[in-house]
Amino acid sequence: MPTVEAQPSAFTFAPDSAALLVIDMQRDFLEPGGFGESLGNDVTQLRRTIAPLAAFMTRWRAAGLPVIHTREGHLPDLSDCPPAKLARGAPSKRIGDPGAFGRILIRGEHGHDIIDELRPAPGEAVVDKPGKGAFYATGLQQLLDELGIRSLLVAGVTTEVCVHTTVREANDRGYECLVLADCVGSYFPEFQRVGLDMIAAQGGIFGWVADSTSVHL
Ligand code: TIU
Repeated sequence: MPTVEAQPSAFTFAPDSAALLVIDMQRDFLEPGGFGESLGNDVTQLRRTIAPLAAFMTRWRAAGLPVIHTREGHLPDLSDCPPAKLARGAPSKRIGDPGAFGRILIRGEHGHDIIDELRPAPGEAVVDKPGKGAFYATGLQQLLDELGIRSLLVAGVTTEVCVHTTVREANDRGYECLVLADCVGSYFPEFQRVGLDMIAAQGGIFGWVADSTSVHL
């Protein structure tokens, strides 16, 4: 069983019950002109995760291990988007409004899809989620049960929003989560640092943290 040198302690996982969970590596969050930028964010802060995550995904797939991708977004009629979420952000740059890559965060639009560099391989699961957490109003729990997954290696964006929400949800459901520090990104450097510290604090209150290069398969 691989053991990873991690914070706050070593993280051991059984490959036959582990999955790589890649959160929301979508054009709307990572490309200039998308939803993330419309919220006033600097998308360059997220792009440093692409190369390490692509390298880790290659190694993970080569070991025959499952990758699960998520995408945050909504139905074209916005019926699954709470009004309070819809009202957030600058007028004309809200969810469902026309953006540089189609309607912002709407399923089926170019901007909603995963960036080319991290395109899902054939057969890999893609979980569409209306919220920040990947368990809320999705089939993720059932999928993990079917695959017999107990350990999650977590990557994606953003560290303190969808990654954190998902790790907290997973932790409450009994999954052991290792957050890959070099493969998660925040628009805010201080949130990146504190977000990772919060995972591993108090003896690993939400999980473990390590760079992807510390995972030897
Ligand atoms: N705004 C922000 O930091 N994140 C999101 O809106 N969604 C995700 O984190 N995926």
